[in-house]
Amino acid sequence: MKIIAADVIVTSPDRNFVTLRITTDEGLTGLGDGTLNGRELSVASYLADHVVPLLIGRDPHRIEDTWQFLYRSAYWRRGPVTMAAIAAVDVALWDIKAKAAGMPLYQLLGGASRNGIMAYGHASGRDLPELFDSIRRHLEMGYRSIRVQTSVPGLNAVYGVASQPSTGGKRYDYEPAQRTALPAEEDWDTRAYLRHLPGVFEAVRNEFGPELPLLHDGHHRMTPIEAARLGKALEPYDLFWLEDCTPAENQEALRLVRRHTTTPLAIGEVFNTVWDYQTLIREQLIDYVRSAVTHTGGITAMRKLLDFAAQYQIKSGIHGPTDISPVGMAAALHLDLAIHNFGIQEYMQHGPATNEVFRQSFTFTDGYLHPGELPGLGVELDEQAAARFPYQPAYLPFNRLKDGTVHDW
Ligand code: CS2
Ligand code: MG
Repeated sequence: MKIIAADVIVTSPDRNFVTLRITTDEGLTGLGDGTLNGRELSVASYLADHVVPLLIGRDPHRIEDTWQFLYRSAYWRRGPVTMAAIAAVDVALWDIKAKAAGMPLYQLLGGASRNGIMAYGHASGRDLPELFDSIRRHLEMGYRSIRVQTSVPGLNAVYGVASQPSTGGKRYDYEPAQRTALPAEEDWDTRAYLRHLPGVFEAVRNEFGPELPLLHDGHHRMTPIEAARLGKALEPYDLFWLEDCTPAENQEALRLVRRHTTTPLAIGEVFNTVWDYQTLIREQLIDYVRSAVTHTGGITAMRKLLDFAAQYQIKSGIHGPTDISPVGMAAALHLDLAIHNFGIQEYMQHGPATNEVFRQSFTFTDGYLHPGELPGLGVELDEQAAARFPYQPAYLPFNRLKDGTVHDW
C-alpha cells in the first residue's frame, strides 16, 4: 500500500481545527488532529509546506519508521508545532492500519482493559449558587466526576468560568480562545485566589457530599510554595487531583510541592515529549500524566510515555478540552480503553457545528466514554460541511498582575 495524498483541512465550526487526511492507493483514508489553540496555522503550514511532500509514496503501515523519520529528519526536535504535526500524521496512520485490519483501533492497541472510560466535565460559577447549578447540570448530563472552577472576588475574569463577561455570559461550557484580533487581557491575584478557593471546596463538599470525585485546574498560576500551600489547604476536601499547580518547565519545582502536600497532582497538557516528564515521573512528583495525543506526537509517542509512567504507578489523565478535535478525542479514547494505567479522561463536549463537520461514533453513557466498534478511529470528516466554516483568527487570553506584570494565564 502507498500514500497517494495528504490533505490539510482547516475549518472553524465552533472553533478552529486543523485536520490531516491521508489517502492510500487502496482507497483507505486516515484522519489526524493537529490543532494547536491560538496557533493553528503554524501547524497547518508545517504539515502542508514541509511534511506532506515527505509522505507521498510512503508505506502507511510503517508507523514507527515514519514517526522516527519525521522526528529525526527535521533536525529541529520537540516543541508544540512539530509534535502536533507529527501527531496528526501518526494518528492518521493508526486510523488507516486499524481500518485495513478491519477493527477498532483499541483492538489493535491490545484490546479493552475496561468496559468504559471515566470522564470528567467542567463545572464553573461566578458564585456558589451558580457553581452548584453548573455541577447539578453536569450530573444530569451523566458526568460522575466534576472539575470545579470559580470566579475570585476582586478579579474581572478567571480561567475556566463559563458565564463571565469575556465569554458573553451565555455558554455553559468554557471556551478559552476568543475570535478577536488580539489576545484579551485578564487580571490575576494569587493571594486572593488562595484565600477564596478552599472555602469553595468546603461548600461543594457540604452540598454534594464526600464521594463525588472533584478536580481543579490551577492553570500554571502559582509559585511552588503557593502551590504547596493550596494543595495542603485542599487536603480536607479530598480532591481527585490539583492540575498544573505551578509552571513545570523546571520539573524540580514539584519537589517542594510534594514535600508539603498529599493532594494528587496532574501535569502535562503543555508538554510535548516524554523528556518533559523525566524528573516528574522518575521522582514520583506527579500522579497523572495530562498530555494530549494531539500535542505529544500521537499514539506512538503517548503509548511509550504512558508505559514509562506505568512503571511508577502514575496514571493517565488525558487532556480533552474542545480545542482537541473529535479526531484527537477519539484517538485518546482508543488509548484510554487499551492501556492498563488509565486514570480519568477530560471530556468537554463539542458544539453542534463541530459535530456536523466531524461524524463521531464514540459514546458517553452514564459517566463513561467508549470509542465505539467501527474500524479505525470511528470519526469521519464531512469536507463540504468543513468548507462552510473558514478559519477565523482567535487568541487565548493573557494575564497581568495588579502592577502590570505579565503572568501565566
Ligand atoms: C485547560 C484547557 O482543559 C484544561 O485543562 O487547561 O482548557 C486549556 O486552557 C486549553 O486547552 C488551552 O487551549
Ligand atoms: Mg488544564
